[in-house]
Amino acid sequence: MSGKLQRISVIDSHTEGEPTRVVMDGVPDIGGGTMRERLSGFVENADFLRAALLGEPRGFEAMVGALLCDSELEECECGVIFFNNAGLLNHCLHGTIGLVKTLEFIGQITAGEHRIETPVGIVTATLNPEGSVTVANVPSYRYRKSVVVDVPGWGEIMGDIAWGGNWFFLIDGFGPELSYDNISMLSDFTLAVMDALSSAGITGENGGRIDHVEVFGPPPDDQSDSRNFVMCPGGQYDRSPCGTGTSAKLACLYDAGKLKPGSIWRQSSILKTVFSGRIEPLEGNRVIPIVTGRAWVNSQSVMIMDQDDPFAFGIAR
Ligand code: PYC
Repeated sequence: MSGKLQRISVIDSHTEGEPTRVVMDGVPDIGGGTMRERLSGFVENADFLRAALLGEPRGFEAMVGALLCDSELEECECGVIFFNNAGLLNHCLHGTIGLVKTLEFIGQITAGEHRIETPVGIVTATLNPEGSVTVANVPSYRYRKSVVVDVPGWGEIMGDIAWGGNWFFLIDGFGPELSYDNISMLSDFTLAVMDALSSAGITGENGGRIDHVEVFGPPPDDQSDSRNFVMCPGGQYDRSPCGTGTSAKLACLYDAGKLKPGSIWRQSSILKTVFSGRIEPLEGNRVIPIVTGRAWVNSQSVMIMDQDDPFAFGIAR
């Protein structure tokens, strides 16, 4: 071997098809404070992880990274900062499920309730005895309903804007048919919607960027109530039903009077994998979404950055 080597340990999993790469150690100091406060330290000192760990030649663009952190909050098992090919994510629920299974894999936790600090708040994750994970998410709500945006090449598209830990534009009844064969067309459509929202200055509350677009269609079978296709920032679609997207959907259904406390909503992904969800009502139209899914650890590795390797930190785009 040549040159100076930097090593970073990771554990990979997938949650209902969507990959998560948890960064265990080997990362520069990003400072202390809340997870929200540490985001600037991540951008300054650890942003290279995105290309190095998620990009080629080591990773692939659909991977979501999760930097495991200590939390300064007494009640929290740990903290986590999520990132993808395009930048930092506010939150990621499939990644939270993957993180919980990773902590179980390394022997840090067993079945039961565990609080995890994310940049948008504390979530309570329950590792269930049979292996699934249930996450009580951050408060979620529908912000605006029936918003119309003119999408070049697609015409006027109507959707709701909702918060589920990320900002979503939720579309039902417009766009290509939801089938696996249509992924390329669904990607074009949802990316065009995202661009059109941004050009029209349509945002979440307080100017929050809508960086996820979610399209709904009929369930593919009797295992779910609906199928979705979710486009994430960075141009990759979610292989899982998207946990923050399912949370946004649950909030919209509740606000529309279509989901009562105690009822279960089963959300299928484009791959036909399913998250099941329910809500606990808060004040007004806010809810705590409670989402259950499965994840499997599928790799544990040490990434090696050799200073003589021209692509040690990924192939710059
Ligand atoms: O499951 O919340 C989620 C998520 C966000 C982006 C990718 N997955």
